[in-house]
Order: sequence, then structure tokens, then C-alpha cells
Amino acid sequence: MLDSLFSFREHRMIQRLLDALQSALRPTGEGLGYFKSIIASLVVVAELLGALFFGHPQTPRGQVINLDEWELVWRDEFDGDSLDLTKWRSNGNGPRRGGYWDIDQAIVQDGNLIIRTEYKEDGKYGPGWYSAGLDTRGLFEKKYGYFEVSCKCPPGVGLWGAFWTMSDGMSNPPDGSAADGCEIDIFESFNYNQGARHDAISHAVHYDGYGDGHTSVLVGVYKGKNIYTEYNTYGLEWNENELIFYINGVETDRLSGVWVPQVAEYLLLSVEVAGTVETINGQRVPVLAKDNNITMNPPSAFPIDFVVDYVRVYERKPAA
Ligand SMILES: [Ca+2]
Repeated sequence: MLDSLFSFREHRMIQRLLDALQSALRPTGEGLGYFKSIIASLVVVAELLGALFFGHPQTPRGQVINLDEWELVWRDEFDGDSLDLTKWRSNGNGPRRGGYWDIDQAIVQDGNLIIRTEYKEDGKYGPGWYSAGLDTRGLFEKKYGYFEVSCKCPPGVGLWGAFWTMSDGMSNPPDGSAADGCEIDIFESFNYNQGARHDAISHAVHYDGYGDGHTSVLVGVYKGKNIYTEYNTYGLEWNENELIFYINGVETDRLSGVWVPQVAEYLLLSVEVAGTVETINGQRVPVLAKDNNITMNPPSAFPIDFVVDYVRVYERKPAA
């Protein structure tokens, strides 16, 4: 019955709430430990009530990934002085949501990839907001593994920084599952200055294209640590049965069943400007979102950078 009344995310929060209440009622430990155990459970209960009723983000509380069990198989540390085009290509140049993507907005310096967002009077496609989207399509595609980015999210209202995956199978005729390929948003940051969610990111999965068959789940909204000024890691562990999401190596949430792709996916790093591409006088043009759009940032905030220290991909080592 829960399935029909609540979204996946609400269902999961209610399950956790019941677990936390049960722990509060059955504390472990003795003496002070007994009370600490009750208080720890009540803290979780309070946070889950905030998440359920006010959309507040949750703290990652799941398992910790042990990278000793994994072998590094692909990486870009962005140590050079230009974007490595054997690893990355543009995901498309031109109008993208409220701005334009132009691979020239992707700069490599000081050991980082910087995807820069700024207004350009003399931009390639005319005056407007410019950022970039990169992918590894045809250059690096992989099924299963642990995929991790270390980055500082772009500090601006109306900006969506993201580390995500995609497969060509996303555009197959809808078949009711992600098995033939999907979009996995390992993290998306679009909450700058948005109250309690300011320091939080989202995980999501989409399958069966972007038309009538489109199916998606917002897996959850989770807290990072000073995500605009400090490097945080956002990771995805993907095996045959599950997608397990992580922030700074701590599990936030997981999915199974129809949500788990069984074909190789490629990686993407991008910054989108909130808005939509519309056709006006036969021309495809970016139109800014009405609310929480990029013009709400002070001019002095620009350029605004998405700073990526590395992307690393691991294969699980065979069990010893
Ligand atoms: Ca499908």
C-alpha cells in the first residue's frame, strides 16, 4: 500500500523513520551509552521528519566504501594544461537550457578541470550565458564499477553542476526498465541559496528516453560538507543488482531492480544554466528560468566555476 500512496523517496524515508523509532525504543549499551543510543536515534528521527515534511536533506548514514577492494581502471586527474581530448569530448555545443554549451568553457589548470559559467557578449552563438558539458561517449564506456568525482560545486543560483552517466540505450523504445541503458545522476547541485538544501545534492535515475515513456526517480537529497568551497566526493557503486550512491565515501541510498542498467554507460561532467531552449522565430534559443535563475547572482560572482579535482573509475577486485 505504501507504494501507491508515496513516492519512492517518501517510502524510503518512512521505512527509515520506523527503523530509527524502533532503535530509540530498544537502545543498546549501558549507563551513558544507553542514553547516547536513544539520543542518536532521536536525532535521526528528527532529521527524517524534516526530510519528509519540509524537504530537508538527509545526512549520509549508510555503509563506507572500502577502496582497497577496488582497482583503479580509468582516471583523469586533470594534471595537464589542456583538456585531454582522448578522454573527453563536448556533449554538444549550442543552446542548452538557459544558456549555451561551448567546450571552450572547459579549462584545465592547477590540477583541476574548471567548467566556467559567465555571460559573453561576444559568445560563439551570440550574447548569452556560457558553460560546458563534457562526456566520454565512444572514448570510455563501462558496465559496473565504482565511479567517483572530487569537486567543488558551482556556487551560483540557477546553476546545475553534475556528474552523471548515460547510455545510447536511453533512446531505445521504452521497455519499462533501465536495463538497456539510462541516465544516472550521481550528483546534481542546484540548491545554491535554497534554504536548508543549500549544502545538499540530489541523486536521480531516468530511463526509457525523455518522451512519453520517460520514467525517473529522485533517489534522495543529501548533505555534503561546504560543497561550494571544499572538495567533496560523489560516487556510484554499480553492480549487477544495485546502484549504491555515496558522498565522501559514505552511502546515502541505493536502488535495485528495474533501475539497474546492464549495459555500458559513459560519463558526463556539466554545468547547466536553469531554463529551457525554446523555438522563437524558427530559432532555437535559450530562455532563462523564471525563478531562481542565474541573473539573481551579483555580477561580482562571475565567472562561476565548477572545479573538478579528478574523476576515477574502479573495478571490483575478485574476492580473495
Ligand atoms: Ca529502457
